Amino acid sequence: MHRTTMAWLALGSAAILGGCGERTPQVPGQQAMTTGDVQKAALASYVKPGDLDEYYLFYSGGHSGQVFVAGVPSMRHIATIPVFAPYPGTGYGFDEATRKMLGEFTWGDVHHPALSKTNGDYDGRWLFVNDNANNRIARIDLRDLKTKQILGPVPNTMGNHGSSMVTNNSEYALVASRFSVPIGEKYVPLDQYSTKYKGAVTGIRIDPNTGNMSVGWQIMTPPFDWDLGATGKGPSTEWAFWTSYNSERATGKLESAASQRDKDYVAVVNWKAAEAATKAGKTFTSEGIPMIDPAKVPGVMYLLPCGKSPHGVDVDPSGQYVICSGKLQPTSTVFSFAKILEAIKNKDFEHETEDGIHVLEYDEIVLMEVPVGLGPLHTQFDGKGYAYTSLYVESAIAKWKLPPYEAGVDPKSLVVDKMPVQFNVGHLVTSHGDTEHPRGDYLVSMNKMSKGRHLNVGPSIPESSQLIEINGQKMVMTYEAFTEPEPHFAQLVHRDIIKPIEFYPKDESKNPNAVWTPAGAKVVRNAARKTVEGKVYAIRSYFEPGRIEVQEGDTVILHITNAEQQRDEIHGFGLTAHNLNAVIDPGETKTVRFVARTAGVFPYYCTNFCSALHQEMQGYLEVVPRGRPLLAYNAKGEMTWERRPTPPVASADASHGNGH
Ligand code: RUQ
Ligand code: CUA
Repeated sequence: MHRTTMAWLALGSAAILGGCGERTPQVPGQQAMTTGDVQKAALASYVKPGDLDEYYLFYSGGHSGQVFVAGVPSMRHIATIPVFAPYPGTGYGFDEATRKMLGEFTWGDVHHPALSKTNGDYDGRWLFVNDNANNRIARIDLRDLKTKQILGPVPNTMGNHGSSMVTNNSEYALVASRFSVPIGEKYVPLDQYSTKYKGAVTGIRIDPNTGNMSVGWQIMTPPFDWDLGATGKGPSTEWAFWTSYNSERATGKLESAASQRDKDYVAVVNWKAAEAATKAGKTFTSEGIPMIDPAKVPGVMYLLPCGKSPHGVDVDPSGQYVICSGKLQPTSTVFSFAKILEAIKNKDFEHETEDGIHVLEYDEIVLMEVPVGLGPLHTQFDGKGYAYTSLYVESAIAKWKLPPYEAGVDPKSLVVDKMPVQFNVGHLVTSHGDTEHPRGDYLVSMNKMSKGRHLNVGPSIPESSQLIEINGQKMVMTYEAFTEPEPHFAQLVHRDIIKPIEFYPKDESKNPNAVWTPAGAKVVRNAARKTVEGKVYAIRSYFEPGRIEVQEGDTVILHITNAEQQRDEIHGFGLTAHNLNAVIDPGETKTVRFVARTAGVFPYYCTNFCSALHQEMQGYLEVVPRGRPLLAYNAKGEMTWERRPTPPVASADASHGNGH
């Protein structure tokens, strides 16, 4: 292992395990608080029952494939939004629409959620999240907090890590590949990695009205491992930035081989220029995608050197400064965007890579190397002139001053505060931290280890998230919460920005299979095709029909409408012994499909507690053995049964009571 790496890792574990250094307090989390401080902190995070939190925290669930929603400052978990993995709690992945959306995959690795923006501020419309594992990107609609689209796998891209970075007016969600693969050929032996393997930066176009994503263009890059990205703001709006590691182009023993060089690169990409080059046809095609070779299209991509294996890159709220942190170097480097433009204009290039990409002269563009501490990863902002950088090795958050700086300023003096966290912080997020107008009140530290700061739950323990107030000069830790694996990044957005609906209005339903009265329910069997298709009506507290007859071997398609028009009146459709649970929100219609393989009688029932008569909300699927006649169908193949009368007003059901 590289000497310096070793030293830092050793230092880090001493601080973590020993817990006796100056910086890490003996009893983790107790930052020498007086009783008064403790009371203040308790009140600061206390949201009394019935009161609302001020912020939504949308945080990635890592390899659980989900997104979690919590309230801030209480840190209470409010909801789970399944994205890349089935989730029976909301029936996600069981109905046809979501099953198709998931495709062959039953997991994903969510790293970086990004809210849609208008004029550089969160607009509360969509949340985009990446899948590092299967090269996909998903869109969650914030109208109902549900996943509406999964795009991908994105061609020519392996390991969609540097994503999803949303531009200032949500023109694009930008994506960069973590792993490089041969481009133009399916297979090239790994020993030709440094020349034949390529990475890619992808512009995923976002439809301004619907949010629908499509692949716009790609830029072919050298085979570096692109890590984290950031989009520009203000003067840098048309640009985006990605850190890389492994500019050594190594393929084995990366833990040392990829840390040989003193500096790796940050990609500086002009996405507007990439868009224009695509329109002008300056592309070649790979896997059906127009691809730009930046060596042949000047102005699209440059590289700037940044200290040792940089991880995070972030753009300050003014868009003037690009901050990049080398995880194997105890500084955060501040680049001036104006100087980057100058250097490009003046052709101040240090050299050109063997792939023909210009590397900017470091000294021409760097403003400051701020000695923030050990293992700096990610940076967020408060909108009051300060940056906050997570220190993985040191297990702390550093608060430091952004430019402008006075000439000759002591870099050490720029670090104005430090807060120990428990432990090994990865990402951190501040309120509206990725916008041009951060709110500067809260910061959440997302720590990779919690090392037993909770009731013992065995060897696999949750991650910890710590809430820190950043209103004053000094940071104050007020609360600690725990989550399922594994939060990476998050978005912290004021509750006024998010305006979800309460139910799906009947008038807006466009589903041709929706039924709004018991009279509308219908089951038809096509004997020749051995298919039964039904429209099922669900309301407190029954399914119509309450009995469905099919033949063994039939394919069964059921469209189930929850006819409620009241918030929280949810019905489930669980079919025993068939691995099936649809959960249907008020006013929603969902389609399920299965093959009735086994003869027998299989009860179906409502899986979501909906009323005092919820238990009674059940029915029977009769699967008649092959060769035995079906009894419920008329000559036209329509199932007949004794229907319930149409209720006068669905929601005026006295049985609701306190059944919830
Ligand atoms: S990464 S802990 Cu996947 Cu966002 Cu930095
Ligand atoms: Cu419907 Cu329980």
